[in-house]
Amino acid sequence: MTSRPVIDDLSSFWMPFTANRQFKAAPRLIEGAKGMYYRATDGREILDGCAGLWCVNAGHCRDEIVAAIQQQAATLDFAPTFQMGHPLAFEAATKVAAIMPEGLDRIFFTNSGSESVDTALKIALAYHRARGEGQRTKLIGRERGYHGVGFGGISVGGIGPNRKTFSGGLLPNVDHLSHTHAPEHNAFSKGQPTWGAHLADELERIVALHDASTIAAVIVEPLAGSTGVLVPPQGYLQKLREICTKHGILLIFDEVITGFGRLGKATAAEYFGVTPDLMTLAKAINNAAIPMGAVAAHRNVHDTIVNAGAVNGIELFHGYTYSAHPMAAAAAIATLDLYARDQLFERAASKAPKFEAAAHALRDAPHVKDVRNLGMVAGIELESRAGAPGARAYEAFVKCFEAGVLVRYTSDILAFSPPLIIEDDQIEQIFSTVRKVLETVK
Ligand code: PXG
Ligand code: PLP
Repeated sequence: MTSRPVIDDLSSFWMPFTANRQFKAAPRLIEGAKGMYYRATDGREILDGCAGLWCVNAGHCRDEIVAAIQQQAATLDFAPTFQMGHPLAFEAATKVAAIMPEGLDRIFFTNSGSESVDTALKIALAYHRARGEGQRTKLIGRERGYHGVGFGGISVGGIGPNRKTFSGGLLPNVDHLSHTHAPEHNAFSKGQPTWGAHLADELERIVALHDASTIAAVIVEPLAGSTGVLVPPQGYLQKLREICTKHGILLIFDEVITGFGRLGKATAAEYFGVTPDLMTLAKAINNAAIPMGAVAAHRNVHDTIVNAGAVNGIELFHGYTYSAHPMAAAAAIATLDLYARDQLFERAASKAPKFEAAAHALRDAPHVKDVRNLGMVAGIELESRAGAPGARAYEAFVKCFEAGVLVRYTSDILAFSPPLIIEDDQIEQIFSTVRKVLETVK
């Protein structure tokens, strides 16, 4: 099945978030994909249990998206969007806006989740300045939050290793809420845990410390993915929203993972019934076929900034060469059409109970100390091996790959977020493979 010789020099590609020496000593290489499956360079089919990196929500190499990109590549390869435009940029924005929560219908395009986060933080500062409250510069994130790898994102983010090396360059004026992970109260919760809404009250404590007049925005993932699937306690997000509104603080939901159907609705905001002022998007916005991200801004935020200056003046000094790149935009339009035609968000909602049951069936598997889930996301936390945190999940990840199932892991947590086209027998295959693997893991 191998269509090309496997290259023998892996040294030039400095791999992201990878143990480069370990990987290059025993590489795992993918050369093709279709639907629910990857094809490895040794010809094996690998069932994709995590939609690539939480991003290929419609499944791989969908004909409609492929055709849209191919056609666009031959029609208009690139066009600037600074002081000019191309029709697909506007069409893609209109289509994204159409599935956002009420009011979040002004769309700023980026090329990744990291860029979306930095863009949203900058919009928050610009908004307060345009209102004459330029002293609102503080940004509040949360422990264990992942907001990408830009300096803004790691500053509001709360993942220690992502910050440590760069600690001298982090943004000033940042504070953090506590994370919401509380296994002593919430282990083996199905869906939203019942304990922990009061953790949102910490925002009042932070406001009391810094004064609301200095705080621009709060940013959280409504459901935290990268850190190992932390599902928000019931009522928690509603409380954050209330406190932000009371104090004139913008609420930013980082929906880079949760956007586009992961929880069975277009957005987590819609799922939870809590509307932020700004939302960051990326990944499944165009099925990850071409790099693209976006910020959905509430119309009031947009209008405040855009109407603040002279009509012939640039309102926001921000943008990327590739903002609304024609191929990314074409892929987004085709993807959003596909999500609607095949009702993939509804499909995710209808498969979620099956997915939940299959994940929780592993509660008695070896090493398992928690299972948690919501929508088409699940996390299985393993007991760490003494003196070697992360080693057990890494071993499970490698063995799952060898057994034909791709899962994600972070520290000792296995994460599952398959394409939304998944069938019942494939759900079974993922979790039965994980069970078998856990029985062999040290
Ligand atoms: N915000 C959130 C909530 C994310 O999950 C980003 C921002 C950054 O997006 P970019 O496109 O710059 O990577 C992310 C990205 C994993 C994993 O396995 C998760 C992400 C990226 C890579 C791996 O958990 N999330
Ligand atoms: N660095 C240099 C020297 C540039 O000229 C530019 C853009 O023109 C950038 C970085 C930013 O690149 P991008 O717009 O792709 O983010």
